[in-house]
Amino acid sequence: MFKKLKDGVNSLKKKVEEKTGIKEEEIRPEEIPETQETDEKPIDKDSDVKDKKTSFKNKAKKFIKERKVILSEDDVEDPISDFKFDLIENDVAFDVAEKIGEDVKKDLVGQEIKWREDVGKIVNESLRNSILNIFTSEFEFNRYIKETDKPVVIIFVGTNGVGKTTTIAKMAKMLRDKDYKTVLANGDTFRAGAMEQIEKHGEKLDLKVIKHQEGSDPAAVIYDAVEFAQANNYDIVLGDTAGRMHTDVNLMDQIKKIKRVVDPNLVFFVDEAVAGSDAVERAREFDEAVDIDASILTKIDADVSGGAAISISYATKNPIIFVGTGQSYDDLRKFDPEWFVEEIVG
Ligand SMILES: Nc1nc2c(ncn2[C@@H]2O[C@H](COP(=O)(O)OP(=O)(O)OP(=O)(O)O)[C@@H](O)[C@H]2O)c(=O)[nH]1
Ligand SMILES: [Mg+2]
Repeated sequence: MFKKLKDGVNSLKKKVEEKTGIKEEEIRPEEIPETQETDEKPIDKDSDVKDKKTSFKNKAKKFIKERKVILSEDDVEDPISDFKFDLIENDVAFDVAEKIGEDVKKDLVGQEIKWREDVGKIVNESLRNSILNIFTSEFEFNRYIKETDKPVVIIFVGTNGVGKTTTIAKMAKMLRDKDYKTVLANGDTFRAGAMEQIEKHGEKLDLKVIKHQEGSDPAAVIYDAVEFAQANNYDIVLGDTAGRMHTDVNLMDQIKKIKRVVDPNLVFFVDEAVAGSDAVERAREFDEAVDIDASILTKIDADVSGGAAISISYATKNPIIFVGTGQSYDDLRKFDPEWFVEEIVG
């Protein structure tokens, strides 16, 4: 998971270490001849190796004298500039990459690093704080479900094939396992096969599914499910919708209608982490159309970049509440920003 972003972080740490020269600590200060002057020029000017050695010794001598170094703008400027580029290459939206870069720079410049202190750790700490800052909004799903009047109605929206129906099945199982009576509503009356797909989940999980015939009004199906839940003391209604492109005005209007008619407690935007920056744009559009409450990122088991999670949170100012980590019912995990940052920063 997130391999590419992890590589970017490691490369940033290495570059800052190189700039400060602190990582070259394998050569112990006592090994440096006392007679060596800090401003000594190499005897053989053509020798690159000698040049480097001398410059390192100079730096090391500075350490022995001062036993600390203060990170300057010059030390971090280039490494951070490269890192911002890495972020953007890994699906972090441009403005988010800028923000993280600036935050980290502000935090690092002026920091005092003592002899033998781990520069990598200091960079990590800065990055951790900066990325955690992006995930500011929180949503306690379990508490919300527990404390809200029943039935709690949740609608899932997103583009085609991102994992909406699978996520609904996973969530239904999770809620069923907590003893909430859950009904599924097949609001995807559009795609041939959608009905069978959700019915199959219903059978496997032993859950009631409300459906109308193909081509019927999705708002009416979900509305029916809500009435069913009220009449039969169900706790939760999970309403599926057909996948749609955020650019399709008619289908986006249809989803606005669903929201208007059903008046759900929550609207969850589902997208696949592997969609990267496309997912960010879509999140913005769906948020604009139906005011989403939270996002769910699927397929993070196949995501090498990790950037979508950071960008979606920033773009919608809404939390990511769950992530899909595979194709089985139990592959739904509560999204924990601390876990995410730990995965990336290490
Ligand atoms: N690896 C992986 N695959 C997933 C995950 N979530 C869903 N999938 C797979 O993605 C494919 C599409 O899932 P669906 O749930 O049908 O997607 P959808 O958004 O309902 O699709 P439409 O209804 O056509 O818009 C299926 O093969 C799922 O098994 C996940 O977290 N990880
Ligand atoms: Mg579906």
